[in-house]
Amino acid sequence: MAATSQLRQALAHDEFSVYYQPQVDMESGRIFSAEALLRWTPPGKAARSCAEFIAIAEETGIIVPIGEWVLRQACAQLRRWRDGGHPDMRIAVNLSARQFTQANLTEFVAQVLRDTGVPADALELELTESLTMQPSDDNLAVMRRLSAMGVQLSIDDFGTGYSSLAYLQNFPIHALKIDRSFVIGINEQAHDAAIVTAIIAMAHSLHLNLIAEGVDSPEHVSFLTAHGCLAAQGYYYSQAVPAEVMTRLLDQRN
Ligand code: G
Ligand code: G
Ligand code: MN
Ligand code: NA
Repeated sequence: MAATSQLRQALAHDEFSVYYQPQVDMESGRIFSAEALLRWTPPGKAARSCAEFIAIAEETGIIVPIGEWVLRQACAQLRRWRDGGHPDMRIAVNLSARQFTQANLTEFVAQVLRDTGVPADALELELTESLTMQPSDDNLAVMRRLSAMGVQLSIDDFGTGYSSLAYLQNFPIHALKIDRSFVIGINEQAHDAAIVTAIIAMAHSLHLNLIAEGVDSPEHVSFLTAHGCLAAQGYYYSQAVPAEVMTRLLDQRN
């Protein structure tokens, strides 16, 4: 378990890095975007997922400077990919609920886009379902401002938080990411298949983009494409990889 002081030090000492997991159009195999995922490499140790310390980072608020750093890194990297022969490439960055309470969030995002020369509509911010389910007026105002700038907003881990259709209709949300806990069982578990099919139908009727997470087998790909979900992220295509590996994937496959 990481303490806040360790995280603060890690940020100051450059021990964080951003890995990228491709998002793929399952029909063409083309990589159209990547999710930026934070990694921590303590001195002399292997890179660690942030799953184990993201909760404490949110509690203490240190997620704010860390999240700002991730956004800047990811947009700067996207600019390199777009300049390096992948002009349509996009990026998805996770935003914690805590970052939404920052008064200057929209200005900060706008500043990073200006500094890196990334167009707003090439950036997708992944919000938690709990944040988007019952947003305060303030949070909704932030979502509207980001959306008005052209930034795309998606709901991460969708399906775990019981979002209602009525809510979604009124929010400036552009995409749903189907939680991987449902995708895992779609070929064996009738209820998982039913939930995923329902989410796909809901997204289509609300004209929302859709991406399935945790796609790790050809059977997943067959089921999803047969049911009208064409975008995927998961180990079947690639785990999250360092930027230079992602660059190679883009150069080889796109
Ligand atoms: O790929 P990984 O095991 O690191 O993902 C673990 C969890 O951490 C995921 O739920 C993911 O959304 C979250 N996460 C990864 N990177 C970031 C980040 O930069 N900011 C926030 N808020 N969450 C992140
Ligand atoms: O919660 P979020 O979807 O933002 O975070 C992605 C998490 O899912 C990371 O921990 C990442 O390593 C993991 N992940 C990505 N693809 C797969 C997959 O195909 N299978 C499994 N089991 N985990 C995955
Ligand atoms: Mn995510
Ligand atoms: Na997530």
